[in-house]
Amino acid sequence: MAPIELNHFINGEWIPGEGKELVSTSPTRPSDVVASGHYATSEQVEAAITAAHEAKRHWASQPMAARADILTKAADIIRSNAEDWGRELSLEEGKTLPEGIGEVNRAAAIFDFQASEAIREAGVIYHSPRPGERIEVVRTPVGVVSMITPFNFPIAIPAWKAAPALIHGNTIVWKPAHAVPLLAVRITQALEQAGLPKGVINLVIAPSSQAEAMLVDPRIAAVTFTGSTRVGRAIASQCAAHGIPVQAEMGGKNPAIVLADANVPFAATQVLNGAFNSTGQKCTATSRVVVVKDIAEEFTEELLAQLKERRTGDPLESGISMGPMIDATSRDNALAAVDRNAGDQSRVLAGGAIPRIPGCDGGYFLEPTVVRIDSTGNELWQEELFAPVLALLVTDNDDEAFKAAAEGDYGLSAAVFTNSLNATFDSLDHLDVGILHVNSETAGADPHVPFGGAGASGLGPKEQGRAAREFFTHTTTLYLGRQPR
Ligand code: UN1
Repeated sequence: MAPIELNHFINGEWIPGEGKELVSTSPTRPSDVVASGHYATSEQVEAAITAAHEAKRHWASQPMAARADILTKAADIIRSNAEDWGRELSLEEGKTLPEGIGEVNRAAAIFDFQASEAIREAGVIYHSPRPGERIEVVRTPVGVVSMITPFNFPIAIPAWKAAPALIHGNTIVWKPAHAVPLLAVRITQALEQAGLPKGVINLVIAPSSQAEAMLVDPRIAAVTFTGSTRVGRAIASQCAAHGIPVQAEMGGKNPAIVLADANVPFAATQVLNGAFNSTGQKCTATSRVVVVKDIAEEFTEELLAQLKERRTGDPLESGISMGPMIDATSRDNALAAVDRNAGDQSRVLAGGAIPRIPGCDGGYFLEPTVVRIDSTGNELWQEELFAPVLALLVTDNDDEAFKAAAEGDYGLSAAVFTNSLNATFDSLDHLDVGILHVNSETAGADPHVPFGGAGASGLGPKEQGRAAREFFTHTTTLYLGRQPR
């Protein structure tokens, strides 16, 4: 396949970058170039902000139904390209083809949901304590939104930020992760074809050094970010100094808790899905599992037996359950963390090495890895690796299991496997998380429900569902009085 040409979308025009060369390669076969072009410069980022600023008044003045119509059309376009764009996603990012296609369809569902939901109501009317008056609280767009998105969900995360931002009347300057520029181009093309007016979305594929204006320019009203806690907090502090609010969806170290009454084969499957789907590169991935000692041996055997059935390889081939990581540095860092913290090699129950995948020379593969650890002080229990690495800990009882699961700074998601109602309530009491799964894996999100975490995992209002509008609108309290006749 000839590489696709990458351009930026500024004020309704596709224009070439004026910065350094930009080459998007496949993590499966790094010599395969997927798309290429040039990065945007800081002047081009400025131009994108100007375009978004100039477009905001007109876009905000459109009836909700007109904006919804464009989003619905974009959803149709995205859905009709699910196979092709899913393939491109898998090629560029490295997740399996079914995951790639599923993600494109998820993006379409998000656009559909936000388009239909926002039309439901425009605000709230309150009783006034004074005669002849009513009080309305109406929702107003915030203005120009900077959107900064990660590599691991190249279309779903941009969709769940862009759809609510746009439907509520905001305009966007978007900087996607440089590893996945092609999918960013695709979603922008869908919005363009759907009839989004010029300047309403602006795509700039730029290095952070050229995009600082997206965090400090006085015309920026808000910044929505997904990525690491380190970067999210750095962005938040920079924006705070300029009075710009930030919504940041950041890291996770999500535990699964397997209690003595768990259905062991089912829990093992869910834990493996949570740990190794998307190559473990998601903030919701299960990166640690705690199992109570009564069933620890049975669970561990079952987990390892099921893991043997899963194949790592070219994500575009059928029957493959895990593709490569995004780049060599991330893979090598994960491997080094395993070596550093496993202690004795017998503690590496599975994986811990780079597999040889025929036909995928130089691909950034890492075997799905399970490490048995002894203490919650272990780095593998505390630090997010963003890799297919699962730490396994055994505790004497439920109480210790909950305590171990509650350790650490993150609070995105957790899973508990049990039939006990009491244990379910206990998990709610013990775990300060944004998402709690009882008898399902830690990963996953739905277009219509709130998504986001506590502690080091999240800053600002939740994403998705109705919650999404909290960040992309502010309220105006309107006192409507009558003049004396
Ligand atoms: C999912 O679990 O399906 O960056 C979504 C991430 C999350 C998305 C997870 N924001 O991994």
